[in-house]
Amino acid sequence: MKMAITPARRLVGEIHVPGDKSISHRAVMLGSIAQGDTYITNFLMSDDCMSTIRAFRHMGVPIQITDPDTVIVKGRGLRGLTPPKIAIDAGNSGTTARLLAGLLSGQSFSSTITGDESLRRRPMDRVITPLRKMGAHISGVQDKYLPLSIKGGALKGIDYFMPVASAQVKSCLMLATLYADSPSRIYEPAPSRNHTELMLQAFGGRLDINGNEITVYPVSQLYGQHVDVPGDISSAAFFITAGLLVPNSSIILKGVGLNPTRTGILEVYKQMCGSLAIENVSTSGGEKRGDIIVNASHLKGTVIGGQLIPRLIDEIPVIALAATQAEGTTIIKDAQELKVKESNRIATVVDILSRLGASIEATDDGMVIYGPTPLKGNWVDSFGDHRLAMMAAIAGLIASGETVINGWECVNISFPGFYDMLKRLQN
Ligand code: SPQ
Repeated sequence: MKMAITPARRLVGEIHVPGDKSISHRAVMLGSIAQGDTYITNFLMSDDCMSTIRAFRHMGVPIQITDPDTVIVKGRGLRGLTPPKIAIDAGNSGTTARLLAGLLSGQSFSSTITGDESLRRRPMDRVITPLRKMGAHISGVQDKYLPLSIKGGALKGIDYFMPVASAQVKSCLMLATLYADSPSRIYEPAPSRNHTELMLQAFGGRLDINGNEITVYPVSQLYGQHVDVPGDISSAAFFITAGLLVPNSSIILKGVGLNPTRTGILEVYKQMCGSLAIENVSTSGGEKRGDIIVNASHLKGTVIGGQLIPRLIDEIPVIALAATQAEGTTIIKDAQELKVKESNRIATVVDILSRLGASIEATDDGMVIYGPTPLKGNWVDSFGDHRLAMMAAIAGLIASGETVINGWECVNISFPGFYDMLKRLQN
């Protein structure tokens, strides 16, 4: 499907972006293995999160969708999942595949996890290696790719230094450890999103956190909770960027998740002289949220790297777009992880923004962007990557002429309703 975007004069209004994808996945997973019901409000009803719901339905968990964004998970208890009769299809969702690999390694049955063409190209050795150290019987294509075959069983805790900062690897090992006979100690090279830590504690799990070291303890039971999912800052990122770039814009984004492990983009935009303010801050289930007020701004180039990268990894495509309009050079470094996302986001971001007239170069660990450069509408491909399709749409608002995005449907992976929201701000 194609989408055509034309320039916007200004964007004004108040919006609620949909619920956080990472938190929605985790609420279904923990709810399924908890005792009692878990009520999830403001759940992200997107393709990726539906893959997680389907996976647990295949393992005997009754999951009801009661209104557009409320989900009730009838938890089966820690050892209550039943063997899936077919391979679990994680679709396009890396989070579903990698977290499930940990959880399934602790079950008393065998299972298979597969995914779509893009997910079958993404590395799974990052979870296979440590799960094997825990005693799991797990194998993949070339020991690296989906489908994964897992013969669940007895696990032991491990001490593990993660070679890359990855919330998915960390969460996979935490879920496996719930079923182990001893605790695991996991060390991260830099802090990655900590939603699993916060939610596991709310569900009755036991953790010790000491800087970048997490000790997770096996449990005998978890208990169902009410999880009210904050708005997804990774989805908000597109509107924050649009508000900064489209002249005379002023947007209020209500109830956006402000977990400090996710707010790198706000720090970067402030460093780039973006006009951003936060109001009405509150905390629920350990997750901070608040309203973000954005006004159009003249941005300045900056350097983004080091420990900041995991705190804004999914926002880099849209930050790169913002950098094309900033005065001076922006350098994004230490971001090799971009190469193993839904697409190689170093190559694909550079491809799309170059086609629109940006001055941008790929490097081995990121990109260099020279700004400001006027953008010119063109035909671009989404590469089946939702974050790129939405980045291209925001670029289309400030490019001259028409920007046509091929493969638009992938937006549903994380943000159904994105286009309607964008249109509403233009009226
Ligand atoms: O779930 P998936 O496909 O990996 O989604 C992405 C995204 O852009 O939506 C990455 F491509 O987000 C990841 C994120 O990059 C979601 C995630 C999580 O929920 O734990 C963690 C990050 O990945 P990683 O590799 O750092 O653990």
